[in-house]
Amino acid sequence: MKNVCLITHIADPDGAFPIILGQLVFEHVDTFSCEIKEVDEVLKSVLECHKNYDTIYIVDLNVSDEMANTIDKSAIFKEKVKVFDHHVSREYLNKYPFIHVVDSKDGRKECGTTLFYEHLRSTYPNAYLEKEVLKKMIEWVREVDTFDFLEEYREEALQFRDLYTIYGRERYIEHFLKGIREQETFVFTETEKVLIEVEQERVKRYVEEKLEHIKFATINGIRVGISFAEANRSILGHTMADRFKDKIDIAIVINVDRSISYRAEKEGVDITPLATYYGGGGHKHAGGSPIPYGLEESIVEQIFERVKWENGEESLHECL
Ligand SMILES: [Mn+2]
Repeated sequence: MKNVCLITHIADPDGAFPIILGQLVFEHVDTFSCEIKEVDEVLKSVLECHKNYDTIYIVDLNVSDEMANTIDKSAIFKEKVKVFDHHVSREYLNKYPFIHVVDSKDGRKECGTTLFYEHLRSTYPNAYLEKEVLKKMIEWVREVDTFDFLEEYREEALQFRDLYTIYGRERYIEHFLKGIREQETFVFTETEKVLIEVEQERVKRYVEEKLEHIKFATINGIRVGISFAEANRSILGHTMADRFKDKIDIAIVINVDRSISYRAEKEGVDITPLATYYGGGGHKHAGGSPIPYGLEESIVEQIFERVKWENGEESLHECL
């Protein structure tokens, strides 16, 4: 059976679900979770041990043009690496045969999970992949990730999304992997229903609190609202863009630890030029860019005097 490596991210269910799919299909999957800015580096070290793997998947993330070019020049790498991504700002990478960036198909928005699912389904037919319980979960992940809701699923899709926060990534993967293997249909348990209600109330409070402290500005003439938040950034951004639609065009949420999110709601507004200018990308109404190198240090230096930094970078990981 194949040995597979899967590189994806920790941000949301669209990064977690490919791991579930990989485990349903393959006997052995090594997973690496990273931020978009780390993909090249992680892939580089995975390629150093490429003999361990038959296929190296990258899902819901992408490589740089430079990295893609390196892969393209090697017959072995080109055969092993497969990228499934749905971020329009990376569509230009489709010039490489091993990169598949699809934003939508037949008027339906795609996400990393749906693209990877269709690939697995057609390449490695497997009874689990045909189960209704799995198909429903994948649809919910897609809707929440793309905001392309079918009205009949909307509420359940959002509740299912909340279970990701409630369970935490590891338990979510473990729990639903088991559920897909053992169950035919999906039902929210009574405990889950209560937990979801509590979680939704908590998120609502968090978002309202953040909305009270927005900074309004223009960036290169674009009217923006800026908030600092570490959690629930997508819903915060969408709510901000919607509530202040007369005042701003783009909602920006900064997580100093991780990345910057951009959200828009209005027709005719496209966040990708701004996100791309700052080294990121995404879709028309949702995207992100990395935190500038050294930001945390400069914040500390703004607050404190005579700061002396200790060096010592750790390597990301070693060959398994
Ligand atoms: Mn996604």
